[in-house]
Amino acid sequence: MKKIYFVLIGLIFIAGCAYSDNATKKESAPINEETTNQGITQSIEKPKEEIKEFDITAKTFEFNPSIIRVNKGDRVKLIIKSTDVTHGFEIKEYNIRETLYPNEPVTVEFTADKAGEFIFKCNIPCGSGHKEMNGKLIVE
Ligand SMILES: [Cu+2]
Repeated sequence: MKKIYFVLIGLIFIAGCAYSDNATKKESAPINEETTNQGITQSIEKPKEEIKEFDITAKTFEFNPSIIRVNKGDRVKLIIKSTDVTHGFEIKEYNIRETLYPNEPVTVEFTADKAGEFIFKCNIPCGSGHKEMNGKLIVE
């Protein structure tokens, strides 16, 4: 009879261990998921778009600076001001078209989601050098 008791106690013990093992795993699983979720959330938030701000002056017949360099994915803020006559500011590929009235700064904001080199130019006839009035947006 004692042997049977030992076997029974042994079985209960083993079963109990197995059960508590499962229970532990079930309890710890959600914690792992949370950790994973946090990890994913952090990695989504990590590449925060940087806002790159540029003050651009437009005057006959140039933009200054004439080269703007940003990284792909950057949020770009251009504050463009004509210091003489009415000019325009256009970046075709980014659908940007603005009129720059003298001494009235215009703010343009966009996300540089296309890589490459894009010409920006004056699109309002402003005189003899109008066609050469351009610059370059470089998105790397
Ligand atoms: Cu012009």
